[in-house]
Amino acid sequence: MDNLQPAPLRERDVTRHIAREFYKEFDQLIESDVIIVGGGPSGLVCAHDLATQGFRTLLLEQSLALGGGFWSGGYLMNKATLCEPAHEILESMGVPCKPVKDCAGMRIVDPPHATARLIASAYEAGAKVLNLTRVVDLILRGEGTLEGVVVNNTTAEMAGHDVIHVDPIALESKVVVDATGHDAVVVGLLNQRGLYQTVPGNGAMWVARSEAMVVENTREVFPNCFVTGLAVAAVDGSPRMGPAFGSMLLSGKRAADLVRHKLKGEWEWYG
Ligand code: 48F
Repeated sequence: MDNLQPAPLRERDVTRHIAREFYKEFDQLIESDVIIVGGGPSGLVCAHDLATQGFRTLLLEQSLALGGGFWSGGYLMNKATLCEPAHEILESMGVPCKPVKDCAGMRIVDPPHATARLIASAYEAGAKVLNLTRVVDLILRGEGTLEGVVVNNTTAEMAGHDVIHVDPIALESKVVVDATGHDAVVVGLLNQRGLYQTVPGNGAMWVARSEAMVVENTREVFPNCFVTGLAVAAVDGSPRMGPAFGSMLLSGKRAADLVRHKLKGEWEWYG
């Protein structure tokens, strides 16, 4: 019976092994093929697809939890809509997407289930994640060659520099994907450095247009900088869509496809 007792746990070992594992992995994350900023639905699908293809993929999220705006279906109702064929992405991950009888092409999902599976699938594909990590600036060399991002711990950033002054650190990558939703943070930083036009933010809601426009306009907006998800609408000033998530997933997939071509040297930036 005594043999079935677990080995005595030492506090110092708990601390030591957390620290060891974290810093061992962190060392690998300083240089990636692609950094995806924002762990909402578009960023998670993009991370999943790129990691599946063997690219060193790092997802940065300022919050503690991944998932962005996909945990709820809007107005705190935990049902959300998806347009076909985006449901195929979730169904391939085991998430039921219920057809809506009187609304052709629409599916209903449980957002917590869908979000949990998107997160798990990104991890299972091999994507690495740093949460509580806020992108605050970019690495730009020469005339403006984007070579990564500058990050800080979110809690230090939230306290404000006059309360806690902690210098940020830099993480390098060949490509950066802006998946920060409404804020389009990466493109906004390019604008602050005089390298991109003003980010107008989303236009008013018009779901029939916005869903298609987000997917179509998922693109490389600046050499080595791609934009996906709601950030596309923010950069273009195109309409918002509310709790309709199909284009977020399809845009994440398209962004991964474009990044794959870029990383394989199949095209140069064409402006
Ligand atoms: O907002 P979010 O879910 O973006 P998305 O993937 O999907 C949008 C939908 O959720 C919804 C919608 C359309 O149906 O209207 O809003 O385009 O996820 C964006 C993530 O980026 C994080 C933020 O916390 C969120 O989880 N983020 C924002 N700024 C930063 C950041 C930053 N500076 N550094 C790191 N993460």
